[in-house]
Amino acid sequence: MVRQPDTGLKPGPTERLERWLHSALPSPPDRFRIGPWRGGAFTSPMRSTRLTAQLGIALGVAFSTCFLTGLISHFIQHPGWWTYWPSRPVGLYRVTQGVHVATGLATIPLLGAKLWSVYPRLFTWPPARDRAHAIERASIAVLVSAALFQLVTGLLDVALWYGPMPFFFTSAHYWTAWLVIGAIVTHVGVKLPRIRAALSHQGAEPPTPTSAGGLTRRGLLIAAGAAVAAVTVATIGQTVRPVSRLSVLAPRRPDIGPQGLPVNKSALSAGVTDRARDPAYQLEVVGPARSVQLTLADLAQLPQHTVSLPITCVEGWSAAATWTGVRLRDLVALVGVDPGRSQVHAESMQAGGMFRASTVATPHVREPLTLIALRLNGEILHIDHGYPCRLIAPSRPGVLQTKWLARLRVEEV
Ligand SMILES: Nc1nc2c(c(=O)[nH]1)N[C@H]1C(S)=C(S)[C@@H](COP(=O)(O)O)O[C@H]1N2
Ligand SMILES: [Mo]
Repeated sequence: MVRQPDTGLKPGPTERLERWLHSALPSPPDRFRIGPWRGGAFTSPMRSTRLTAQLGIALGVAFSTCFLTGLISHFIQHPGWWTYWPSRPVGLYRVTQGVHVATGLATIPLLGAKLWSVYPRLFTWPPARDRAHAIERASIAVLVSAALFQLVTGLLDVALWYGPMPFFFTSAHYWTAWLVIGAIVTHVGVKLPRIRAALSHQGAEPPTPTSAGGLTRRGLLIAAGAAVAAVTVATIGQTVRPVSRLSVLAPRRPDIGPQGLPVNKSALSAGVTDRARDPAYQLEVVGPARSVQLTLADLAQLPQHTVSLPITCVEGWSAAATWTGVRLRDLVALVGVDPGRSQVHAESMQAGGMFRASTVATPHVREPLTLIALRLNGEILHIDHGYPCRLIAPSRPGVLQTKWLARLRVEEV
């Protein structure tokens, strides 16, 4: 900060703010300086600014990747007028969401190591030198708590354990993500000079003394990396089928469930069992000019197509399967609408519930792989997989693959 020569004039607003921020705050009496607040309470020679900066870079990469893939998932589910998400490659969403959950899980050991490397600073004495220091510490408190909130809520979601979350998971997770990313940008901005110095050659530190129990800083970094690898291997099998047996920590295995596929919501818990089994079932296709009612026999009369497409649950599991049924675009054409200029609201028999309906945007309506499926892996659709018929489209979150269809509302766009 450049000090202005004393001109005898009244200080300007910036200068007054600077003074206010940097005037010393009273230090608490020294008799409160006990336990972890004592000078020299933390002696591990393994902590260093360099280690903290290196862990910070790994965390920054993991968090940003997680943030971007999370935004993709959010905007597919809550599209704005500008949102465009293609239907190909068919596995695109499977990859982005797999990366989202994997990087989120990888941040757990990384954040653990990083917090370990800096937590002695929690007991800095005096707790706040001046107001600027107090604000900086408060911003770190926001960063740490928001990051922990994301990890905990993400984990609870992967575990399908919504009980401890008295709020709507997706909104809370989405808005807190912005808080975390904003706090990270601020934090990196504030610490940039220290990060630079710690990572430059001048910042290189002497090797850790061997008195540290044999573990060196490099060893600690390798251990953090190994923990990331272990967490990844123990969970990635929920979406990468060949390693599904290694997925000891993943709550789902992609190959367990009726017809070889997991079930997220059963017909019973959705309250649709009777309607789904009703022999008088008809699928209603409502267009702007005309509507049709199709029985299961009518649907079976239409040209049938077989496709191999994954279900990719936002919770992190995904599984490929073979589906047979009628092309959505054929049904749209049946009510006299051009599939290339339409979107479809797919409504289930469910009376309520978050995922009772979904919207299919134009790229997915036009797409020949998008089916109203009647069969799964060669058998008539299991009631828990959406019997009498369900939507299945490429590169789309599982929550939008609506089961137990009652009505398709076709709209021209
Ligand atoms: N009507 C309806 N369809 C639904 C759901 C639902 O709750 N109701 N859950 C969705 C979710 S979250 C997923 S991941 C997929 C899972 O399909 P599956 O149970 O056949 O594997 O179905 C989707 N379709
Ligand atoms: Mo899901």
